[in-house]
Amino acid sequence: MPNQKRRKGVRNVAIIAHVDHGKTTLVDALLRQTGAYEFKDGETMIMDSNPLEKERGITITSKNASFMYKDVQFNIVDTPGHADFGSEVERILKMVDGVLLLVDAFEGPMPQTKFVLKKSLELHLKPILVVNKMDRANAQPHQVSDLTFDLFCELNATDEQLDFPIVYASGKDGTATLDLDEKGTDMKPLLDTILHRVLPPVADPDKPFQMLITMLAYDSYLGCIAIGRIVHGKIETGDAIALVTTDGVVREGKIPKVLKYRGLRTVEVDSAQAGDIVSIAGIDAVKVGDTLASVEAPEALPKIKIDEPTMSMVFSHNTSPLSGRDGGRFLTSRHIRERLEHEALTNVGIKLERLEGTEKIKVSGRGELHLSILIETMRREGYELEVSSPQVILIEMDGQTLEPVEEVLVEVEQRYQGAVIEALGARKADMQDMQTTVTGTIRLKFLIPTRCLLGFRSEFLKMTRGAGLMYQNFFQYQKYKGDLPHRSAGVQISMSKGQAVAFALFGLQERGEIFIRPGDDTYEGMIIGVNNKGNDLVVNALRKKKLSNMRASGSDEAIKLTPPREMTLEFALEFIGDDELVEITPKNIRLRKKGLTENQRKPRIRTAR
Ligand SMILES: Nc1nc2c(ncn2[C@@H]2O[C@H](COP(=O)(O)OP(=O)(O)OP(=O)(O)O)[C@@H](O)[C@H]2O)c(=O)[nH]1
Ligand SMILES: [Mg+2]
Repeated sequence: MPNQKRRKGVRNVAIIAHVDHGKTTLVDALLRQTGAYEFKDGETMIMDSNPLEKERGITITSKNASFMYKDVQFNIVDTPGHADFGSEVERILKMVDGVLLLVDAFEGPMPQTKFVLKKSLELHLKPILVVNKMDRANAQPHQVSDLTFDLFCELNATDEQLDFPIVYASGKDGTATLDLDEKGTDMKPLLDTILHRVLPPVADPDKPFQMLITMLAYDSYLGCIAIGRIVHGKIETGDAIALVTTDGVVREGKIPKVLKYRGLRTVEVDSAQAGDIVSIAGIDAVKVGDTLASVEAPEALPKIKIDEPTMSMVFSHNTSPLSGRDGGRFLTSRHIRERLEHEALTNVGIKLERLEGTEKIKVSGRGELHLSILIETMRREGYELEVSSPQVILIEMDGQTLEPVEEVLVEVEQRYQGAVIEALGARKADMQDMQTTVTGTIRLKFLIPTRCLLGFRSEFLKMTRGAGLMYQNFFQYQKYKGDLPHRSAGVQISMSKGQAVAFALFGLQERGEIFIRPGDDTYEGMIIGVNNKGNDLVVNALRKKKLSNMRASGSDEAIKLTPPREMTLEFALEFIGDDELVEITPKNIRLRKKGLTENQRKPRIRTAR
């Protein structure tokens, strides 16, 4: 459209890729070289600011930053690459006019590359391909560019989109080049490509003001902060404003504070206009998807489509006899409900449903990681809770039950190929593709019901001695594939409350893997380990050695116990069956039966674990 007004001094760009292809590291290089942020020694992945992101080395939420290059303001958005956080990506893409599609120069396009590229193409964006990690020994830029071109074709890219520029870069080294024969020395070739290939934002400051709230943040000083791109018009601090909710309700108020990004921080400004990505602080009760508009023309912008959840867990307050004993500060169901409601405002992929007649809340999200990150965050904030085993969300359509199916990509050494195919086959997976990579590893692609994949990750890592790669990505809802054959492994259940005794655990470890250490608190109904023989077994973890003389009493310490498994949230959630719960406190993760006493438990057939 020729006569549209554009803001020549602004570029809005998102960085998208498969997990670990180097988005956040590349942002480091851009911030460093444009002087937007002064890095301290050894500081990396500066945008991964949340402690869980740092610990796990993954980006969980999208974040904005901004820098100046050749007198143009670049607003960039770093996005998460993990499929579970994919519901973020689409709404982020609505804020920008261009995307950098990063593809690892060795791995090539992977499942999430396809997912994020598809979303970009559908929104008519014209991606810039960045073949990244060029410093890797096995980099194969030609093949990777060709494979990415094929992916564009497969996704029905237009001729214009297919004419994408290619930049070869190493975010780690901070170099980029357009010509493979010339070694890059800095990021300028990439910055110039963005400058010339990403269109400045269409922006008419004379139209009535409109901004779609795309992200929300909270600040103890500023309160609720609504983040988004101004689509039309302009605003000044103190202007009257209308909030148009997704339900069409209009509320009027005033703009208390407008902030713009400078580097990683936001600074207060007097005004902002169409094309800017801004934060507006101090407007209460806003939700992602609401529109801020002028009071003269309070009209909502088109709604953002958010991917529906595929998995749910039931959250409730901790009812174990040890509740409150591990330093938890938020213990009641009201605490938990309020925290979850707060979460759902910003974490838009999450849905909440109160279970009728109870204080329990069904929390639905995009996958195990999505939900377990939420649990881990709450735990660190001082919440105690108990959660049920993850369940996939089934839907009924035209009289048929449908279930979520994932596309799974595994890469393993040749010698593990047979075992992996067999194990996934037993879980109703259909193999779609098999390829040998340049390094001789095998890449296999499967379609598998999400439900059948639960618990497979730990089995897979064990099977491949920790060296296998596995990525899963929601594919589509398909007809329910039938029940999985039940496997039998029972558990050992503590019969009473007290601290576990080494002598007792020594006897019990013959029956199967033990999850606790001597001295750990146990209670009636708590699961303390596996019973290799199929059934559940009530055991005494407190049994002491009979003292025949004084000397024997001290010999407990000499008992050789197999060190217990490190109880992680991921393992716990994968392990528990339908009649079991995970108890989560700031200090411990325990497994328990829903019914703590034998009377409360019905004899049952074990589900797979
Ligand atoms: N060799 C090499 N390694 C890199 C490069 N860029 C990033 N890495 C490494 O790749 C891993 C992932 O880097 P990140 O920057 O966190 O990747 P990401 O795409 O932001 O990951 P997610 O946000 O979790 O999807 C880290 O171990 C980095 O050190 C690069 O240019 N070369
Ligand atoms: Mg990242």
